[in-house]
Amino acid sequence: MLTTMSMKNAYLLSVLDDLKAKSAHEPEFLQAVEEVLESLEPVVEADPRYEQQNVIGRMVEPERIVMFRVPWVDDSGKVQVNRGYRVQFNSAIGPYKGGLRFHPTVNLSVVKFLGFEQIFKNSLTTLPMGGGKGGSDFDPKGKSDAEVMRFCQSFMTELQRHIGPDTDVPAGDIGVGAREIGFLFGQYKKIRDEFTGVLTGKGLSYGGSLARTEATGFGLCYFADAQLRDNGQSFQGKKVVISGSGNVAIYANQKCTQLGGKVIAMSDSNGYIVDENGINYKVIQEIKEVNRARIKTYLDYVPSAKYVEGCSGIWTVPCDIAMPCATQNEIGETAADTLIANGCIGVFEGANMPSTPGAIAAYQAAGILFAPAKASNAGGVATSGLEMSQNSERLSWTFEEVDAKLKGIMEGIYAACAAAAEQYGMKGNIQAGANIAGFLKVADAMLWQGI
Ligand code: NDP
Ligand code: 2IT
Repeated sequence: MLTTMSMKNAYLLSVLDDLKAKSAHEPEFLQAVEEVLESLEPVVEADPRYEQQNVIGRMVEPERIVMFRVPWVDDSGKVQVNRGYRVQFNSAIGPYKGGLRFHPTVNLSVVKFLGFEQIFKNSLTTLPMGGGKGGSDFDPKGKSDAEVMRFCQSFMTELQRHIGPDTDVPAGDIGVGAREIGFLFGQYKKIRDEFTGVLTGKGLSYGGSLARTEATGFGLCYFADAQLRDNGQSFQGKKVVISGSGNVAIYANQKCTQLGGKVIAMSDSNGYIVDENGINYKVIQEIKEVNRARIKTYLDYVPSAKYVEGCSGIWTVPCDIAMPCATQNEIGETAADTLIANGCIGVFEGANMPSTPGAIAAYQAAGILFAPAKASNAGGVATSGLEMSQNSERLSWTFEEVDAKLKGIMEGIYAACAAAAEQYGMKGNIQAGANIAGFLKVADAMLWQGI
């Protein structure tokens, strides 16, 4: 899974070796850490304080991890048990902030990789948010609303003692959308007897922010647009392939279509659809958000489209722009090679860590554009930060106000990544720039605060 080591700095290598020995069974977490540490080599060499104060060694160790039993009763009266997690990774620049993922593949390694990435992503937003992530191996798919509610109530019965509007503010991620956030918020309020902004992604009637639903997908396209323009390109007339058909994918489709692109393929975990006439996001919205159905049913709306069973083949559909918006490691080296051979000019990540190290190496070797997730998908958490501000002020901003702030934040993140890459001698390497720019603010705060 891991790449051959190109890192030479003895301090970084010792931190990584130590972590590999301690976390040998956490491959996703090690992958995420190694990717960041490789970029930090010139930074650590330029400033001895990071080694003297062992900033990196501290950063790779979560401040706190909570793991708990989540018992609930299914509709047949049987008692089910799932495992719950919250990783409170780093609070140097603000309260822990990050989503909750409900999916059968959730384990400690997955939650730790997501929490680690979140530290740098949240720092890039420029808003005061630390890094955290949580979730459960519970699968909301195929469950009734009542089962999902009982699960969420049980999950929050334990989680509530570890979170708070100034301590840790969870939100959604895979399998956690408006329905789940509503049930979680209701239970928190009942137990704690307080109405606060303890969660983001809330419904508009009880403290949610306009444009939070759209934010990750819109933000991804604002970032991609900035990167394309900086390289003399645009979305205009481009064929776009978006994997996934959830929250991020749907609104990435809407915004990139508005910007002149044509989305010709989308997927779910069962398979993918191809529609050369362009996929209308409203159809996917109805299939996924209203009907909670499979993407295959797109053929009921557009019979001329094609459906292919199995999701990984989506990267064989020739496109100019690829936007992975489903899950981690969904583009491997072979898929990356196929994209490049088919003339793809850029990969813009909506999902967290969707490209394997081998895929990233292939993008770099081919010289195509690459937007790393922790920068390009930061629009979701940035807008969560804006939701927190509105909750504290007890005000709500208009859609236009939030959207304009989101656009400004994403353009600012692109500029910060590009500037950091150039400053450390890696002009154009937005991946390294994101890691460095995200790191510097957190590291500075840690140095000021002592151990
Ligand atoms: P949703 O649950 O709304 O949608 C997830 C989509 O990805 C579904 O189409 C799902 O298919 C597919 N998918 C999930 N897991 C797998 C898998 N193991 N294999 C194949 N397909 C899979 O989640 P989101 O849209 O919110 O999240 C998508 C990605 O974006 C995740 O990586 C998440 O961490 C990241 N992200 C989300 C943010 C947000 O604000 N929501 C913010 C930043 C990043 P199916 O329905 O068949 O399971
Ligand atoms: O990965 C992510 O940034 C998210 N799932 C959103 C987190 C948030 O707190 O809004």
